[in-house]
Amino acid sequence: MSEQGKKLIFSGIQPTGTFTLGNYIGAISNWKTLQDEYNCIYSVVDMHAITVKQDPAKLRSNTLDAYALLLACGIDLDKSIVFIQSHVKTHAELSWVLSCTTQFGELTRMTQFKDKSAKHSDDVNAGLFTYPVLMAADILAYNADLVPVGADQKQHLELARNVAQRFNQRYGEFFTLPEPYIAEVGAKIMSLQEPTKKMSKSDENPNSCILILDDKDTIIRKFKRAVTDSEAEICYRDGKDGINNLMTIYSMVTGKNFDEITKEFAGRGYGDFKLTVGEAVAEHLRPVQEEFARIRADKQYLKECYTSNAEKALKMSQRVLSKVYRKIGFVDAR
Ligand code: ATP
Ligand code: LTN
Repeated sequence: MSEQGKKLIFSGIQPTGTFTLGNYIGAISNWKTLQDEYNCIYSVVDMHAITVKQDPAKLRSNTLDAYALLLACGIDLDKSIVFIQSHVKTHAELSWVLSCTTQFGELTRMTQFKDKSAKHSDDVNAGLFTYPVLMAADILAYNADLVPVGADQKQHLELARNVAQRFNQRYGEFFTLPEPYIAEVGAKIMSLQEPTKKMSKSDENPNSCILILDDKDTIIRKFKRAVTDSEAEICYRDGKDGINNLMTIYSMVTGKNFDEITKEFAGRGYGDFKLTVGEAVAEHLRPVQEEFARIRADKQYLKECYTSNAEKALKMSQRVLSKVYRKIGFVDAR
């Protein structure tokens, strides 16, 4: 709980490429809505990104892009704190402490580790394995109450709760147990090419995901190629993964519910539907893209934002870390 009695929210996003429509719908649009009711802290988690190989110059520009994109998507620095993870050293420090209350066995059960180590089999590094501990540190460094994420992060959040609980048992009640905040609709936007797999920014097939900086023609082309089924009925039903996904996307960008969408497209074909979804998405993203171009071009403004916000985050997390150090028996430095 924060000082003003409002609940505290923490979430993070990796600068591993331009955000996808999945990131936007599953995470960032909730981040934006939550700002009015909660104290929110959001981070561009560059330290998480290096658990898979990154080109240094690209990582630097992706990180600035990600920061500017969050602002362009409506994260408001008058309401929220937004910082770059590597600027706030307490995350790495707390991560070490928490790694000593995390069990090897529980890390081996993480499905993201299994997926990513299979995908990057030439570089199964220790950071990829301990990634969830750093994520727990991100959250616990602020004693966050709620963590808005897509469905794929649920397991990591359960681990964060277990680690916090174990710490509390060992050293006395201290950490708040963070709750996941996973929206009912849109928590898992699927790949346009393999609609049983989540849309991911690191997918090698560019047609599988809509990037939020894609231009209108690209967006429409990708939707036209989206994999659907051999029926001709636009309705939300088990087994119609491709259509269900397109309906979810259309619903999220227009505010229409599934019944309304089914009525709107009764008797119309998939081609027509895909084109309408593409146009609606492009229209929805247009203001975000314009705002991004404006913010990203102003390097001085960006720098002022991320430095001042990192200072705020450092101050808050340092208070937590100092208490943790005292609890575990480290001698005060001053
Ligand atoms: P990567 O492909 O590099 O693993 P990612 O696209 O999965 O990245 P992250 O930075 O790991 O994105 O995730 C940022 C946030 O977006 C997380 O809260 C995650 O749950 C959410 N998210 C990612 N993909 C989707 C998706 N397809 N649908 C809904 N939410 C998603
Ligand atoms: N692991 C998350 C990104 C992430 C995060 C966090 C999310 C890192 N630290 C703290 C919520 C809270 C991912 O891969 N999407």
